[in-house]
Amino acid sequence: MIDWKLKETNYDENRIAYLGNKFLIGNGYMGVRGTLAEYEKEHLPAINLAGIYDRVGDGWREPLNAPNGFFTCIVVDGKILRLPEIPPKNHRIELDYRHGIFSRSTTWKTDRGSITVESERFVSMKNVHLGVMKYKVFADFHADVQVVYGIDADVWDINGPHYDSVEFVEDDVLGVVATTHEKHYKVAVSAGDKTNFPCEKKIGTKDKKVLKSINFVTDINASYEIDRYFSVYTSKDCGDCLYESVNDIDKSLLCGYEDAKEVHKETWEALWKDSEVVIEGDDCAMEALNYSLYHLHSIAPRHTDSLSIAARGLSGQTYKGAVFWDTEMFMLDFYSMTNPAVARSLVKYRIDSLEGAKEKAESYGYKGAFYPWESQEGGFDACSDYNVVDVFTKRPMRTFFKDKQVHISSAVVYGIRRYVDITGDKSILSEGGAVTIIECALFYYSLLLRRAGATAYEIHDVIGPDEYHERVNNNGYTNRMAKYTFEKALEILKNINDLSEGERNKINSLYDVNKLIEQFEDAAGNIFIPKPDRNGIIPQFDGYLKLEDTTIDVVKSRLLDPKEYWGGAYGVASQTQIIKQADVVTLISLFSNEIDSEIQKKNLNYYEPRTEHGSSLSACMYSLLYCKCGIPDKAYPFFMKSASADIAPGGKEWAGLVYIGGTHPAAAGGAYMVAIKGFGGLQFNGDEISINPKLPKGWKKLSYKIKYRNKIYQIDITEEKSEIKEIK
Ligand code: IFM
Repeated sequence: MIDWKLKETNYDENRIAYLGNKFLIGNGYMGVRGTLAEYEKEHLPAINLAGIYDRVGDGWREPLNAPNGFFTCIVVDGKILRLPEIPPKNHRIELDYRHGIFSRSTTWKTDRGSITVESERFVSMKNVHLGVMKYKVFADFHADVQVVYGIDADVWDINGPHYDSVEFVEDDVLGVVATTHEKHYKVAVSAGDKTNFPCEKKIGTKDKKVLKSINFVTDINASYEIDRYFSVYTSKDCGDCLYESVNDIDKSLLCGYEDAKEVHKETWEALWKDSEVVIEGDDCAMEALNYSLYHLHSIAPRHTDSLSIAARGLSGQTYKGAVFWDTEMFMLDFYSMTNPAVARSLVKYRIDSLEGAKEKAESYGYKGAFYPWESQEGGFDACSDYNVVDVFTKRPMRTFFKDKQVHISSAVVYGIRRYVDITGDKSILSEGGAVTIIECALFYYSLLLRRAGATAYEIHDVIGPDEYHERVNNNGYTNRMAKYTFEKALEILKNINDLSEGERNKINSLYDVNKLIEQFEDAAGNIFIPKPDRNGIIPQFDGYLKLEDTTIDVVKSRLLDPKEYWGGAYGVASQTQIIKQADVVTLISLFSNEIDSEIQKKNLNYYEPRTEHGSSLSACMYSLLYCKCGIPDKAYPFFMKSASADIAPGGKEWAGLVYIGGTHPAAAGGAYMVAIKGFGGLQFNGDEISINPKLPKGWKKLSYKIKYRNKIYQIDITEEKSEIKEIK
């Protein structure tokens, strides 16, 4: 059995950034990095907000970090005791990932005795604007203590500072109202507190912090407690965000710490009731998987009906807080099967950003909807032309992710269809989903090329999931997903009567439906899909199999600098068959029913040694395909790699001086897919579900619930028997 707790003892300054991700708490509205309450910006604390961005000058546009309402530090006998400056006698941090509660206990030895700070904190799952912390101090001597706490508006930014002006409220409920540079958004944070002992509170503003300070002399081993609450609202949430945040604090002070914690825990329990995955016989796998699901719950936008999830969740500003194909292709299954309202919000975000995608297509001279590779508010593409800095010349290198990863629009279509198929909620199609699918098909239609005299359509000059090979022709994954998009658009157009009258009228007024049917049938029927060569290998793109066939080690040995970029024009992988992440394997994984099982195995065996797995998205696709091929024991290490992306060290943290670390929700979602669909063998067929399990060695039982088309099923799989029970 697992205890749902991660613990770290011993303090190591070099692990601050890593632990900030690993011990993250969040509620979909905000994510609070697992840093300590006394940390200031050089130690990367962040209260990262979902779906609100700012840009300063030529820097990358990135999500906002709110002023830190958890800031607290302690002064003992006139000396500030804080990490990392003052080494502790004992130190422990813990994450209860069943309930999203972070706690720490640190003891310092002073000349006069030992003093301990213990704190516990969470961001409420019930009221997503609210952060709550209990901060306790006790000593084995009569310590002269000052606790200083409040709101730190000197936030950590990668491409900031984002607040042009900051106003402070020096009142019993402290306040900060910060105004952003680009769009003049307001971010208001209020903070209130209650102590379990009488004390006088001094209030003041210093170093961009509005603070209270209290002084007391400790009785030996008596516990001095401060319950702290902060609330954050932005002008995207409401008209008067300061008023709303103060209101929250007033209510919280009345309700108290224990009640707030109880409600928060109950809300988490309700989430686990429908989503916990039990693996008997393998605690490591059960822990890694459920910890992954913890992250998916912590970043799920439950507070709105149209918002998606950034590639690094709510762990900070890396990857510009942007939404990639990660959401639809890797995370959406989890939400569709456990929390359909969240899945709907993810899908709705894409539908609501259709105009941005159409503008992007038009700017390149294409028709339809070309979705942003890195999507922010309103479908703004945050992907820059220069995403990598050349380590030798220090000059920005032109990359083509934004221009050429055209497979993103098919991911949007996949997301809409997958959501509808799993939840049975067709209403989304009449709320813009149908038009979105058609616009994506129009985009691919405008990309099609045909050589003189040929019948097949081709798509040239793209980047597939393997980002190392840029500007290739006929990437198999891209072409097959374009075909899929045509097929899904045809389903819409041929069943137009299934849509609401409003959506039907809209489609009839926007398009010549019969002409579109003819065009998309032609496109779907004639688009070139690469076939296996005589050895059974599907070429990733035109000419791929003629590239130098070498090994990852050889390619690595050619690096002149460990930070060199492997792809692009001069990358060490570009002229070789070494790829960054699953590409053909993703194609086969998605369309395995069209590909002979021997061919599937041959391609797995061929591509696996040639894949660097340089992206956390890669391992789960290999794992899924190994399961489909009936080789669960080969799937297992890839599953564990995916499930452990955030629990185990080893992910990339820095690129030169730029911090690129963060959590990996796509890997988390991928691990879920492997457990449920891969090892669990879950399949849908119309209204029916079935399972064809292939458990890895050591797994005695796999149990989980899923929601499918308004029903809830309990699935229990053991070596002896498998059972699907409808429970609602
Ligand atoms: O979407 C991925 C991409 O496939 C590989 N690089 C990182 C992106 C964000 O996770």
